Formats: sequence, structure tokens, C-alpha cells
Amino acid sequence: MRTPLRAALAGVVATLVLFSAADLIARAFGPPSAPLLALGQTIIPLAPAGLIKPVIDLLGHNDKLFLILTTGLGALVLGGLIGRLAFRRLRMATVLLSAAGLVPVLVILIRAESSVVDIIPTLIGLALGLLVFRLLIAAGAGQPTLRSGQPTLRSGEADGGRTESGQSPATPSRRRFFVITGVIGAAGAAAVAAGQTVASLTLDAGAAVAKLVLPKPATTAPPIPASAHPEVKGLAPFVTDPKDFYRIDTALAPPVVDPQEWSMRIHGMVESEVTLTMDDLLDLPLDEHHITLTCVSNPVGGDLVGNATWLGFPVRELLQRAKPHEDADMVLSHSIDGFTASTPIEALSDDRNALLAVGMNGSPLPPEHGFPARLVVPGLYGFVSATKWVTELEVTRFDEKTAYWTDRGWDAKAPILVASRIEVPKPLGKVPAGDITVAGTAWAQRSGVKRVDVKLDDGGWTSADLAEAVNIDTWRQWRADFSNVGTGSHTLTVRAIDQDGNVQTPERREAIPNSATGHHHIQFRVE
Ligand SMILES: Nc1nc2c(c(=O)[nH]1)N[C@H]1C(S)=C(S)[C@@H](COP(=O)(O)O)O[C@H]1N2
Ligand SMILES: [Mo]
Repeated sequence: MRTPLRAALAGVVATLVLFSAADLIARAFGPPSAPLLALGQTIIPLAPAGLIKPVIDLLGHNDKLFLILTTGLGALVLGGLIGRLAFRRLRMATVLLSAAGLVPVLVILIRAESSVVDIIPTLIGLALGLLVFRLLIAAGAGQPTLRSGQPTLRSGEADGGRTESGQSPATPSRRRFFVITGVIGAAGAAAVAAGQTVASLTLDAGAAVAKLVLPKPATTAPPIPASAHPEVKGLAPFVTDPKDFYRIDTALAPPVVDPQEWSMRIHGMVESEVTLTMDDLLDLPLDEHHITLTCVSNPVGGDLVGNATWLGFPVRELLQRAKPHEDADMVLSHSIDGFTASTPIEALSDDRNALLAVGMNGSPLPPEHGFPARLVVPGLYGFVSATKWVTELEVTRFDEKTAYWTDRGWDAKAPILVASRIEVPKPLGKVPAGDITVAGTAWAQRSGVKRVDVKLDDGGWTSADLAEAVNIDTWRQWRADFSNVGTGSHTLTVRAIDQDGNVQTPERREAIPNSATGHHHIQFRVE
């Protein structure tokens, strides 16, 4: 017989089938066609600013997973609620379930990254989900043919929800219902797992297929001298491996962009619009530069900072071709995924190496770092400059346009502040008694690091030994040695001073709207 619980369960299972089948099939079509990703991705920009910060604070790098899981859980709950309706109103439940299933279809249709064929997996998933729903309801509502000795056989539609608690808990129809539900549920879970595996495979394959052959740089970056990196175990390498390079963006899956279809348009307050294809870009003389990139949300001492050798073409020269109007003061860069960043036009026109980059450490950009092209602008936090998967440079004014994060309470302009962190010893690490080595990294893009001071416990500041500076836009590593440190618990504090004499402030403040400040300090034990 049909009970509210079974009806709800049928709704949940149908939803599971919809998403798992669609997710699995989506792997053949590419990430934009995966309904759960598309739904989660659509929710992100709608999230109120007041909610984003606590969620990120709480979950850090797991925020993407959290979003997917809550979206999925929300869908299952909705499926259950609609399913429950089928207890009395099967037709209405079916109609509502179809309507709810069409929501991800619509969402996929309106997303810029997807094309019409991308709705196919969800449509197939929806059809399968509805089929399973009707089967389960039918199984749950089927006539209990094998029951003997029952005076009435009224059930299903006719019993109108009367509870029949007097019946044995293992009537065949009930058993059949739970067996079917279990089998389908297990199949759904397996499909989700399979979908995820295939997902990662597809991304790798996508990157491989999209193999871009980079030209030799017209100007190569000077080699990194060994003296730029103190030989201290546990200290970050001077150049960050792309796989260890921090990743920050609002994309659940990196957009898949075909370089042959990629182009970037410079428009807005310009005399002549410029459109650049990948072939155009790769035909230009490309330069290599070592540049340290930093995220405004990096906590004091955090790892949302990385140093790479970028290959690209100066944005300055591209802007010159477009001839911006005199009164333009900002370039709003747009990504294929809808993200935007507002960069002061001077930062893209002056002699710094602001790049339209295609290469990172000698290879094409990895998908998660902006393949096939992104901006890299020395001296500005990533959220106002480093647009990945960039497709447009819109020349405009700060009083006319605002960027993605500016609309969510962050500053419109955000130069990187002088900062430093301790990497050795590790926080709460144990160090053998005697002479101890402290080491870390400091950065002050556009100015350069002049000095790093370290303090042990409540002692005075001691100047650290600075490794060789590579240029003013890369971080600078340092070490300091302390002799005869007694056993027990100790603290270390660090601060950096830039070439203009700006001292890293001890004042603690939160990251919003333009980066956290304060000195990094750690505790460690000498044993
Ligand atoms: N399209 C797009 N580009 C983006 C972002 C984004 O969310 N979407 N985040 C920006 C931010 S906040 C930072 S700090 C840098 C990080 O670049 P990375 O992920 O390569 O380290 O990318 C910037 N570019
Ligand atoms: Mo960022």
C-alpha cells in the first residue's frame, strides 16, 4: 500500500536517480551540463555577502564541496516533500516533480558557459527519475495479491491514506517496495561515485586534448639564482609548483575553454575595439616574468600566495592598440564564468609587467589557473586584477562600473600590503634544543622587501638574513638563527619592511574589505 513515508522515499530516490544519471551522462558532455554543478554555481552569486564570509571562515577550502553537498541535500529534501504528496495526489506530485526537475534544465540553459545540448543529460535524468518514481509508487501501492485471510483488499488509491497498522510489517508489497528502493538507491550512489571518478578523468583529458603549444618566449625571465632560496628544510620553494599553487575562484569546476574558440575583446571607452584570438596572441612576442600573486583573503601567515614564472603579452601594448579615452580610469576584466575584476587603468598602462598570460612555469596555464588565458598584474590582489579565463577588457570608470567582489563589500582598488610569514619551525612544532633556524617568506610587490625582523619571545627585533631579491614583484625569502635556545615553549614574531620604509603593521584586522593585517606569530617547543 502507499504510505506517506514510502511516497516521500520514492521522491527522494527519484531525485537521486535524476542527479546521478544526469551527472554520469554529463561527463560525456562536459562540466557545464552537470545539473548539480550548474545549480550550485548559480546559487554562488546569489548568496548574500553576510553569509559568504562566515561560510568561508568556517570551511576554508572546503566551501565548494559544502556548496555542492547542501545543494544536493536540498534537492533530495525537496524531492521527498514532493514525493510525499503522491500519497494522496499522485498526479500533482508527478507534475511538481517534473517542474522541479526542469529547474536545473533552465539553469543550464541560461548559463553563459553552456550550449543547448548541455541540457540532454538532465533531461534523460529527469525522464529516468520520473519513471522510477512511478514504478516505486506503483510497487508501494500495488495490490497485495498474496495476502490471505484479510477481509478487505482495499488499498492504494482507494484507501485514502488510512493507516493499516494491524498488518504484518513484512507484507510482500512492502518488502518489494523496500527492495526496489534499496536497489535503486544503491545504483544511484554507485552512479554518483562513478560520475565523480569520470569527472576528474574528463577534466584531465580536457586539459590534455586542449594541449596548447606555447611559443618560445621572446624575452625569457632571468634564471633564479640559488641564493634566492635559503637551504632550510620545510621552507617553501622559491617558485611554486602549479599543483601546490593556491586556487581561489567562484567556479565549482574550472570552465573548459577551447583555445581555438577563445578570443578577448577590448571595448568600452576606446577609440577602436580590439579582438584577439589565441593564434593572434601566440604570434605576438611573449615575455616571461617572475611575479608573486596574493589573495586578499589570505589570513596573516596563510598560504594564499604563490610565486610563478608567467609567460604572456603586456596588457599595456594591447590597450595602446585600442586607444582608451582620456577620462577612463578603470578596466573591468570579464571572465567566461561571469567573474569581473576592476583594475586601475594606470596599473595596466604603466611600465610594470601586467600580463595577459598563457603560460605558468613553462607550461600552458592549468585549467584551474585560467586556461587558456588570464591576467597577472604585479602589486594588486587577485580579486581586482588576476581574472582567469579572461574574455573581455572593458575600459570604463570606477564611478560607472563595479566588479564582482566590490558588489559584495570588498574594495574596488586593493594594492598588496607588505607582509611576511614564518614557515620554519611549524606552528606548535618541536625543535631539538641548541641552535635553532627560523625561516620564511616576505613580500612587498612593487616596492621590494628591504628588511625582515624576527623576535623570539619578548626579546627585541633581530634582522633576518635576506636571500637574494629576484625582482621587486616577487617574494623574498629569509632566515634567522638563534643560538642556545632553552627548552620549553617559545613564540616567534615576524614583520617586514618594504623599500619605501613601510613597516608591516602589528594592528590586527579582518580581511574584508582589503586584506587582514597584523604580525605573524607562532608557538613552538624546544625539547
Ligand atoms: N574568473 C575568475 N578569475 C579569478 C577569480 C575568480 O573567482 N574567477 N578569483 C580571483 C582571485 S580572488 C584570486 S586571489 C586569483 C587567484 O588565482 P589562482 O587561483 O590562480 O591562484 O584569481 C582571481 N581571478
Ligand atoms: Mo583573492
